[in-house]
Amino acid sequence: MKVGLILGDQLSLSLPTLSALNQKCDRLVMAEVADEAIYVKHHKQKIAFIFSAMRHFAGDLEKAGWQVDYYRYGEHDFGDFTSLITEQYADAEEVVVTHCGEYRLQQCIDHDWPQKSGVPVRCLDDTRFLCTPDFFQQWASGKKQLRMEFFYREMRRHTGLLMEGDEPAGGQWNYDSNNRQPYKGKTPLPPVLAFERDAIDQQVLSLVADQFPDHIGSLDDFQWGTTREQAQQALDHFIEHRLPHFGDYQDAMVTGEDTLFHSLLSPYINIGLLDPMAVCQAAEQAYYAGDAPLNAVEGFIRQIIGWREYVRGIYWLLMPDYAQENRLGNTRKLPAYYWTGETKMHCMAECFRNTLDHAYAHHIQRLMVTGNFALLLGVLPEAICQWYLKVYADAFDWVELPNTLGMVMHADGGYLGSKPYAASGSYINRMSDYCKHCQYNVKTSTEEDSCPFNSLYWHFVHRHRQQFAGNHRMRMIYRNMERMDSTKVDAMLARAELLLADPDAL
Ligand code: FAD
Ligand code: DLZ
Ligand code: SF4
Repeated sequence: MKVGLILGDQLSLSLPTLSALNQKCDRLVMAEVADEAIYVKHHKQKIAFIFSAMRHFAGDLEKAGWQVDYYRYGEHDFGDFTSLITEQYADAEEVVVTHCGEYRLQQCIDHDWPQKSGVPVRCLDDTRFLCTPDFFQQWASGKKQLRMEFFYREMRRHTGLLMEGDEPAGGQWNYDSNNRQPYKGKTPLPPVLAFERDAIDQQVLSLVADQFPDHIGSLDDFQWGTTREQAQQALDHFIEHRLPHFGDYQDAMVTGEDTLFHSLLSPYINIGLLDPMAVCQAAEQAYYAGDAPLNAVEGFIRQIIGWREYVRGIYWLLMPDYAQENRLGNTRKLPAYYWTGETKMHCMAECFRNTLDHAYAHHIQRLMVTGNFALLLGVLPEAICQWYLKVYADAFDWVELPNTLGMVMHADGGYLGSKPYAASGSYINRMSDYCKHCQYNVKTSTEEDSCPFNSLYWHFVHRHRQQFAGNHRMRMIYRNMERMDSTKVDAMLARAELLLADPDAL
């Protein structure tokens, strides 16, 4: 008998593990294990989402004729997969698994599983991605710096998405310049999609409340779908109600509106309940049917076949050294409000509220608010990477790490992105209504009530002059700083020093 081990983010009927096995004589194994739930203390909703989706998927597999050994959390003694295989499946002919999404666990698959259990382990390539690690390696080979835009064009050609012959639909590859509008309330917000909770969801929610009480976040407003059907409903809902305005308001932020026109699809795609190509095809179809404009559809498809595949390529190309990078030499710890949500900075408090309540924040909240602030403070990359890995339902190392370490913290020296996304409060003010509701004044930098982002931004620019002054995309910023009144610069830097001495007080 062969055994196929299916991990919590491998919930796809197209999984290579399934094609490699025979329903009649082989068994599938799925397990909720302590090591995976607590190696970082994931948000309660993330654990509930994964466990419930795993249980539903096991049911789908059984309906399809598979024999599944399912190990529920708290009902078995196996703390990790290695002990499970060693103690339960030592007489199996072979353990089959699809390549996993974390370097840490892949090391166990490659080494601990076969060595400790004595059972041969066959690891299959994960075909649910559109770009193989080999293709990415070839594309990246010889390049000093990588640029997502050029990779993305390759992926457009490779998939044929939004291609008209050899040309991009509409004549342009990228419509991002149309996608930077603040939201002023003219376009009605999309309706909310709510899912009914079945017995499996209820059981898992009380299990998580009981077993993980000290993990971050609340379970009170758990809104994630946990079945393949619900994931499909979420996709249909997005295409009909959100996609048409996705592009226009992609970068917007509004107090109390946590999702705007974003898709909320990343958790489903990442655990395998939705196929990335099928998601893109649904969006493409909406464009050709005249139901969504090109700036929205191109922008959305770019996130999936561009950014998503690009960060995965970087992860497998550069791990394990990538996780250790800290080229800006940061050392600061993460302020306590990243855990409690309690800060006077309204923009940050809004992003934390969304994160704690829903295990979700959209890209601009992650990049330009909580991420930007960690960059300006100079937080140790490892500390902020761990935070993002813990708090979001969609967070898996392969996607979280390059986004945080590379895109946000610029800790890889600019391999992933050509310039840091550092910004002052005026960016947040332009793209949101947050500053109107804030105790701090976004228009000033040196007063006691001045927006902390402002002085910290110039402090960041000043302290990293050596790294960035030669970067052509930063030249204008340094020129502006040189033109500023030196007394003002000194006052801003002094104010920033005060803030840096006690960031927890903000
Ligand atoms: P939408 O805005 O609707 O975007 C559509 C889809 O595009 C997403 O569902 C996702 O699959 C994909 N996508 C968009 N941007 C990215 C990106 N930069 N990298 C990879 N895929 C992308 N995304 C994760 O899936 N998991 C993570 O752990 C994660 N960590 C992040 C950490 C930081 C610091 C930052 C700045 C971004 C991170 N992202 C991560 C990317 C992005 O923020 C989320 O994919 C997005 O917010 C998910 O919400 P959505 O489905 O509503 O996205
Ligand atoms: C994130 C997670 C959690 C919380 N729990 C489990 C689990 O109990 N069983 C499981 O198979 N997978 C879990 N996962 C996902 C893994 O930690 C890991 O991130 C992925 O499988 C990597 O591909
Ligand atoms: Fe955030 Fe500054 Fe605006 Fe307050 S004033 S919401 S701290 S950007």
